[in-house]
Amino acid sequence: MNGIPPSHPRRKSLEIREKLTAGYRKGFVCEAGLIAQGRGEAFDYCLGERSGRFAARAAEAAAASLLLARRPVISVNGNLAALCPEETAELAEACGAKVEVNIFYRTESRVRRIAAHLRKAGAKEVLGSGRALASIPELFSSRRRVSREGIYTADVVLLAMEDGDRTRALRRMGKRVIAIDLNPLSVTAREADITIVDNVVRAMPALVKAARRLKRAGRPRQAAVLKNYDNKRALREAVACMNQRLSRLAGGRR
Ligand code: PTJ
Repeated sequence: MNGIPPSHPRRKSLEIREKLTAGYRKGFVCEAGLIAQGRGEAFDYCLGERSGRFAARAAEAAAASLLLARRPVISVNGNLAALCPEETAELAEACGAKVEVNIFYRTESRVRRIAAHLRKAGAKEVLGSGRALASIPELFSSRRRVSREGIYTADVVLLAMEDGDRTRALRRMGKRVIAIDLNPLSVTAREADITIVDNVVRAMPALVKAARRLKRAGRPRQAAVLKNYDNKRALREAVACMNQRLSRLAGGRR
C-alpha cells in the first residue's frame, strides 16, 4: 500500500481506508460510505479489532442458512464491493448464491461500476441494474428497487454495512436476513435473523471458510448448526465483549 510502513501500528486500518477512498475515486463508493466506515471503526476499536466467538458462531449459522436456502442472494453496496469483492464472488460460488447490487444512493452509473468491479473479482453474474426492477413494499428509499430473480424472490438475503428499514421490510416479505454489522445496537443488527458483529474484512473470509466446510459436512449438519443458533445471545455477547474491553481500557489495562 502507498507509503504505509509495514510496521505502522494502524496499518490494517489504513489499508481498509485506502480501499474505500480508491473506490470513492473510481466512483462506486459514495461519500456517506466513508462516514459509515468511520462509525464502524469506532465499534471495531471497542471489539479490540478481533473477531469474537459470537461472530464465529454467527458466521457458521449464516453459512448454514445460505447453503440450506433455495434462493440465496448476497446484496452488495458500495462499501462491501470496495472491501470484499473477491470474497463476495467466492461466497456466491460456495453457496450457489446470486449477487445483486443494491444501494441507497442509487445511480445507474454507480450500479454499473460496482457490478464491473465485482465481475473483475470473479463474480459470474451480477444482478440489480436496469429499469425492469421490482419494488420491496413499504420501503421508500432507492433500496426498494430489486431484481425479480434476485432479492425480490430470494428466501435468504445477506447484507452488510447498512443501517435502516430494509431488514424489517425484507423480513415482512418472509425472507431470512443475515447482516454483517460492527454495531450490535443498530436497527439492522437487531432486526436481522443472524447478525455477524464483526468487520466485513474478517467476517467475509470466515463466512467463505465456514461455507466450504459445512458444504462438505452435508445438510443434516447444516440444519443442526442453524437450529442451535441464538441471535439474541450473540448480540448480548457482542455488547458484553465491548463493555469488558472498554472497562479494561478505562482501568489502564490492555
Ligand atoms: O453504497 P450505498 O449507496 O448503499 O451507501 C451505503 C451507506 C453509506 C448508505 C450504508 O453503508 C449505510 O447505510 O451506512 P450507515 O447507516 O452508516 O450504516 C453502516 C453500518 O455498518 C453501521 O452500523 C456501521 O457500524 C457498520 N459498519 C461500517 N463499516 C463496517 C461496518 N460493519 C462491518 N464492517 C465494516 N467495515
